[in-house]
Amino acid sequence: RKLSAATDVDAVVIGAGFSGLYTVYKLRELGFTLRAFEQGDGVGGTWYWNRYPGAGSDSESWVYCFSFSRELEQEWNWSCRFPPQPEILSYLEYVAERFDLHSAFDFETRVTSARYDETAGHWVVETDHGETVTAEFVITAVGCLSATQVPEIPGRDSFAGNWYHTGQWPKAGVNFTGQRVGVIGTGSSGIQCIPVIAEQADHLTVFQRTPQFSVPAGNVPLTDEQRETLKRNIREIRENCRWATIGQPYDLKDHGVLDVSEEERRRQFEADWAKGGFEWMFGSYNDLLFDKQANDIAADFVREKIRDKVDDPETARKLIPTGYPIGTKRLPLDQGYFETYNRDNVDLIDVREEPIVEIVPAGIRTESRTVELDTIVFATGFDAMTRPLTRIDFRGRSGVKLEEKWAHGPQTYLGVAMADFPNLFMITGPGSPSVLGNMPTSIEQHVEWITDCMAHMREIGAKTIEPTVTAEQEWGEHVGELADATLFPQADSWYMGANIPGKPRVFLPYIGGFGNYRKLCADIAENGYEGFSIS
Ligand code: NA7
Repeated sequence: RKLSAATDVDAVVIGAGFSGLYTVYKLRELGFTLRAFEQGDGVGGTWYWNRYPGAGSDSESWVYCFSFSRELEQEWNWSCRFPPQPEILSYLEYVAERFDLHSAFDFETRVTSARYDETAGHWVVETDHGETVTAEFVITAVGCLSATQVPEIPGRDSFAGNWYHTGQWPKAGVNFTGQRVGVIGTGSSGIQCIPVIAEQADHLTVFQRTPQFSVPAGNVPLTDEQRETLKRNIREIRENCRWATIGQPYDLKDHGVLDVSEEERRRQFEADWAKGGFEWMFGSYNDLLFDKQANDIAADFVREKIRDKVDDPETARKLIPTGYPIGTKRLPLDQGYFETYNRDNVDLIDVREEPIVEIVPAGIRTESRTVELDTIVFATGFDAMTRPLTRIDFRGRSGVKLEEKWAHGPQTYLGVAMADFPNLFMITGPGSPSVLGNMPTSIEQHVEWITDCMAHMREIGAKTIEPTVTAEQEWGEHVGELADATLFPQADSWYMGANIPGKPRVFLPYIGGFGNYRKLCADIAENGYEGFSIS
């Protein structure tokens, strides 16, 4: 059903998730010609690939969606507070259908390289189908958590059973009935899938490297009445999201936990805990992520909750996080995660105490035993934010290779553009706030800013735009300084690149808040694209 196979276009778009779909919509609205490519055989991005049992959004459904169309907002009905993956995927398929976006994409097509031709003044984009397309602009909508990481454990390929990564789950699903299953990893993906797999499998062994703090999601079905109220107020809710720190309809309080009495803080923590969701941490006291003493108070509250939920004290001990401040690794939301360890068919192995030695045909061998398994699930995460881009062979001016430019950490201006890579725009690139909050809020802002910029260039007859080296350097320093003022650098998180062996230890997103970032981007555009050179 693809409409155009033009080989010279205004823009190439890479990816068909939230970002790519909206980019295509906006570019068409503005009258730009385009080609769009997607690796999968359908739309959905994150929600196309992450089909593991229990997968779902940790942002509330009514804000984890597009806000660009009032009709769409009113038409779509979410079933519950935190929608499961199949429902989000259906939503994105519906959006693509409704706005005829499928027709823009070449599916099952990977962009392998993109080279800037300085003489011709355009990008030369190549796909794994051997096609070459030239374009004035390239827009990457490749996601932040899309390059999966399977650890190099010796003997992995000798395993006699099946293994899967949560982020590349088979479309046909996996039936765990009667199986002995091992899950490696207890980040958000592990915490979502472990309770569901435990119910299906004969036996589940969880291999945990770092215990996680987690807050109950408090997922509930939505009633018709709730949906109607939400729809009535949705404009205001979304506007609040745009200016709030993490793109959610709540924000940090104007005082710290250290400013209130012990009684008051307990009352507040309990009340927010009962609500469920991220509000517990990100709609809470404003010092939790800045002051270790304040953070310890919040961390101890959660440790106590974990101890209460887990029957066996030895298992509880292993599950209780220590050694890093709460919230500095992405805080998971859970639906009965800790309670799962009270089941007779679930075991927990702490691989820091009992390291994995190798994978053998029969299962996983640790320093003290062999755990026999039929299936291994790697919930081991992603090479976040940078790898989705560097795995495409981008070459800028003078053939400079993106992977080399970023060898010591990503360098971008606003997480949107890079010096020496003219007319290349990244949606939610490193140096943008994106992953620190509600993604669709961030994505819509980026897409609108980028497409406005393109329209502006067309209007003034400009050919190229790229950040100055100074603007890029200053942005990198600013992103680092903001992070250093928080407790985030104290954790070995994917935000820090610490989950990937050899990856530079650099805080990847901008932590100054969605609202501040939006204002900054708007001011930059208003001031004639300050920090960019336009020719
Ligand atoms: P995460 O959050 O990176 O979690 C990966 C988990 O896998 C985490 O518990 C890791 O332990 C563990 N891991 C990674 N490598 C290994 C090895 N080699 N051995 C043992 N355990 C390992 O990825 P998710 O997919 O859960 O979540 C990614 C994001 O998706 C999430 O933050 C949300 O934004 C949505 P570690 O903590 O590194 O010690």
